Amino acid sequence: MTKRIAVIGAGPSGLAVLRAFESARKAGADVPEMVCYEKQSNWGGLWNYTWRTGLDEFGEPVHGSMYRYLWSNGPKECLEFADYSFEEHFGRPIPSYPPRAVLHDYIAGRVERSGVRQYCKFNHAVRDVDFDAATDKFSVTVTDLVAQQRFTEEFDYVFVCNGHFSTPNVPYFEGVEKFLGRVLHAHDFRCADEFAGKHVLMIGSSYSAEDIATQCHKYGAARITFSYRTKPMGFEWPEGFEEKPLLTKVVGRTCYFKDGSTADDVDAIVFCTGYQNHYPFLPDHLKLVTRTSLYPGNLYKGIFWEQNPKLMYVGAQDQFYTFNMFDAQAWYARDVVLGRITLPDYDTMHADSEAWVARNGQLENAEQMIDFQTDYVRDLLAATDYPHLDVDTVARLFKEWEHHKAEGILTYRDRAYRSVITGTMAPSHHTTWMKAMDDSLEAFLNQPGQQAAE
Ligand code: FAD
Ligand code: NA0
Repeated sequence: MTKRIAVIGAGPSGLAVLRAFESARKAGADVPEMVCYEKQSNWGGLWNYTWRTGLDEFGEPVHGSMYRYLWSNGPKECLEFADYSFEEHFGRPIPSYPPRAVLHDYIAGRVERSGVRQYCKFNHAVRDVDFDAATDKFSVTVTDLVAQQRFTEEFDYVFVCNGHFSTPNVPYFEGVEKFLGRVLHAHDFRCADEFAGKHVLMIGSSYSAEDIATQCHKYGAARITFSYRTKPMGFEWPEGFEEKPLLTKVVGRTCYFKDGSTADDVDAIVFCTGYQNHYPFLPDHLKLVTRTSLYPGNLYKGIFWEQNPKLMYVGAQDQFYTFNMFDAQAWYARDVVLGRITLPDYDTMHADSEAWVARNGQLENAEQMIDFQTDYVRDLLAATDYPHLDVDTVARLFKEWEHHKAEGILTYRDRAYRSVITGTMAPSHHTTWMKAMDDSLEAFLNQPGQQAAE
């Protein structure tokens, strides 16, 4: 009987899985039947922008954490698919830091062309997954959100691809419930314009804090105060920015910090305090429990649930690498399912993942983290027929990107990099990021007098 695969989520990770199997099928392999359940009405995951916050039209938690005016925070050359270049998709080279709509178009273009939409069931939310050792099968219970019907199907393999930057991590600070302004988590941030002329406090010192703050500045915020728990970001911030230690309490519109200082007349507090890996549809014996980590434990090769490797997680780790890492994982997992790679026994798998977990625990800075994830991706790529990806060059670009950010947090997106896949140098964008107020695909691609950067 034909084997069956369930893929939970049609974001970049789930789509990588569909693409991996489809490419094997097109090359003549006998691949299992695939069903991808996606709770949104289209694919693209976080890149599928929604204006909604809170609950969606079906009363489901809104998945989207992306906002209007979001531009890639890393060079596109670091995430480019090895089997589908930006140049192939757009028919010409494009600048290195595309806005969200352009990246969504690129992700969707690859899967649209490979014909995998037929495997996707949109507006279908997975509710429950369980495994029956007697039949060696998973039962997957799903709600068809449009028909409001719940049903259960059986599968031989399950891919968990539901993303982990959607369920907010929201700590409590004394007095916040009485704050006389707006309080939100980054997950619900949509449009910077609303903060024009305002004093905004960002709690956190990572990507969301840095980007939402610069975004608000770009669209006219009057003042930005950051509050860090561990250490300040230390960028050369524009006038009106200040980094302070952890918030201790809020009184009226005044925020107090650990060093005794205050920030007055705060209009809004944005919790940029990260996200939780959240798998509400999995029973405890199949559920990954981890904080955001470059190498969560109990996942062999960062993919296989060691207690039951027919359950696979794609994209469950913290990310420098994104789209091409999901591909590396999907190709590896596919080859295990197709019997091209044999998994070792539990003890060997666990010892292997523990060694990666231990190395992760020793990492001290961003460069070491980039090297770590590069080694991880390299290890996966070596085992499959995924087209060649020069990860050493990708790692070099990531490190250059880090330096460029340190040199100018408002100007790093004006840089251009050479494609690792095609060797083509990206052109400069027609407008510097700080002046590019229109983030539409049309505005971005309309490059009057486009010049190659080199
Ligand atoms: P997601 O994109 O989150 O997709 C998961 C999918 O699963 C969603 O479509 C969701 O609807 C679906 N799903 C969830 N639960 C269920 C369920 N129960 N049943 C059915 N379907 C379900 N990466 C970059 O490379 N560059 C960037 O510039 C960048 N910017 C980012 C900005 C923000 C604000 C955030 C939060 C992340 C950003 N990322 C960026 C990282 C991002 O995680 C990846 O680019 C990518 O979207 C991860 O893909 P994914 O498929 O693993 O998860
Ligand atoms: P993210 O920045 O949302 O990026 C997610 C931050 O929260 C850390 O600074 C952490 O501090 C802080 N924090 C956690 N708990 C806290 C507490 N109790 N009190 C105070 N501070 C607390 O999340 P994280 O996990 O990086 O940082 C959490 C993803 O979204 C990333 O992949 C990023 O690339 C992506 N993103 C991209 C963009 C763009 O592309 C924009 C935003 C986000 P500490 O002390 O642990 O350091 C434009």
